[in-house]
Amino acid sequence: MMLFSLWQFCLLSLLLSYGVVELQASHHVYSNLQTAQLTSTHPKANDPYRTGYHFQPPQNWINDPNGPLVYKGIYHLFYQYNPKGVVWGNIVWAHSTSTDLVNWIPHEAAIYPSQQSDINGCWSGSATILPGGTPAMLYTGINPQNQQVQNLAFPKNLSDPYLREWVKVPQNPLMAPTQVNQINASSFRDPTTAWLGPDKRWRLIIGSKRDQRGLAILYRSKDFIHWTKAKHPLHSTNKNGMWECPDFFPVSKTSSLGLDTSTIGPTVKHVLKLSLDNTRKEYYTIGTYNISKDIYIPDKGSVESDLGLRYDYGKFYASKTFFDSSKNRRILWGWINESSSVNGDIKKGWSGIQAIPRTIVLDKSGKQLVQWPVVELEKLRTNEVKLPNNMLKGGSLHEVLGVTASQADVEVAFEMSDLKKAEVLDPSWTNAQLLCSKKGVSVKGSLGPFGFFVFSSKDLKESTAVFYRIFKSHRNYNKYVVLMCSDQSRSSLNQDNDMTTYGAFVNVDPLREKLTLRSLIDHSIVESFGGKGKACITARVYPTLAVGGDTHLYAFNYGSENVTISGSAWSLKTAKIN
Ligand code: DQQ
Repeated sequence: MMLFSLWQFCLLSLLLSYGVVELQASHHVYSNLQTAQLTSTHPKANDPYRTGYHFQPPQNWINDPNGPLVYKGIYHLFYQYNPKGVVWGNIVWAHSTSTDLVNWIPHEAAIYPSQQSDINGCWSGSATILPGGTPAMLYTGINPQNQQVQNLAFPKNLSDPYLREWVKVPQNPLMAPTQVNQINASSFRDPTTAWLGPDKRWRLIIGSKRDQRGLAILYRSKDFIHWTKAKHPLHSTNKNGMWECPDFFPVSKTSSLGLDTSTIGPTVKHVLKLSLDNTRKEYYTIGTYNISKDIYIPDKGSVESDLGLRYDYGKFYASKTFFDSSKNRRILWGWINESSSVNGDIKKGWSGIQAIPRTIVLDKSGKQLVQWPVVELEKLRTNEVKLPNNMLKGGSLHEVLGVTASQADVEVAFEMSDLKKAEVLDPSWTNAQLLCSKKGVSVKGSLGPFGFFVFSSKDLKESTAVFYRIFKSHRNYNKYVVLMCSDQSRSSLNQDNDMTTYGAFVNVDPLREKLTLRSLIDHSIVESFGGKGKACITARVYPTLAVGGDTHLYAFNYGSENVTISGSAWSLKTAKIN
């Protein structure tokens, strides 16, 4: 024990003498697997889990979407990528482009370790379109001391719409932890898109923490090269740990069009999204940005905790939005991390995908955001199967025939004839995810569970259930609470997978509006949009029986009360991706 402590002491002194800090990136580090070369060719022709229309490279590990932008009519997606293995490591910015956000072509890595300020890694960052249209890319570099610093790169050739080559500015790093600024050198990363104030100064925030206080450190600059740290953060919250991949942007109170990141004014609210390293969950708040004081104040009740709002209540992390000036919309990208084991990833030869890009707008209530898959995805729809006003009797199950159940898009509305029969919500049931686990699909109720079994084997031995339950509020029996669940507990006979059940309350009044559900089903992912996009749940599943042509899709109602369903299901064509 003594010996060990002495050894530890020596190592620490050695590290300190070189000023090297511990590398912290929130991802598991499997040093032995980081450069494991894959033995067979990838993608494997018979891999049942590779997606047909979600973004993924042919092989290897991917994580955060980086610097999404549109330039000369071409969409660019950069992303964290390990060129050498299926676990996190050797991180570079891989790069693909698209003209429609559906089909993608790959390019060489755009940003990779090449100078002192990023020699140990090129981590996440964001694009800013400068006046005149030049994209500027700010990203976190890991220096030889493993400190996190912020760097800038510009396209080498602005007449290349594919922006294939990037040049790093000689002044890098532009922002770095020092003894004076007291920034935590292992928790200082992921610069946002910058915004320009009326005083002609640029601003951006960088994720950080002090002890367990999450911080959005604010910097300002007149020329985009020289950045000064502001005395106070844009926002901070006690006790929720490191804030990764912050995103800060305006949304319109009066229109569903997206806004450039520098927009301010009376018709605008601001959104701050944080990815919490401690829990791997993202939260967003809606609030007011006071530009004269340079602080952001979330609206009352808008909090970064389980009592607050999430873009997605399933797997969805390190997300980032960008303003699509070609179509005046704001688009959200998110990394969908794995539910398969590392061994499973080695077998597949890949890990991680990106969610379908979603347009994001402020709901009419002003109290939450609403998301919807980009409209371009609909061009993949084929072989529509209509579900015309069918009665789903209490206890019934109907197979949806005529669609490719492993690669489909389902969009329906449910109507209930008698809401009064809904069960009363126990006031202690405040956590939707726990409630969905407690009342999984096999627990029968009165109004619900009803919804879809996706990725089902014929005999339902394997199935993922996406469904609703409706409760009466215990405070007022004329008010209803809508619970949306994605129950993965029977999704696979292979118990190595994470089969956590997810849940969300959906802010819909079933007395006044139809309750809608859209699910994008793609081999090993189901992205579900409840209440026209008010609540989203994404799940990764790895069935063993319900694969390829053996996948079935069922509509069901296991509640005692009848429900009417109407809508359509489509097979989706395969997109050309990388
Ligand atoms: N992933 C990046 C970091 C970021 C984290 C490293 C979030 O920049 O904080 O790959 O997933």
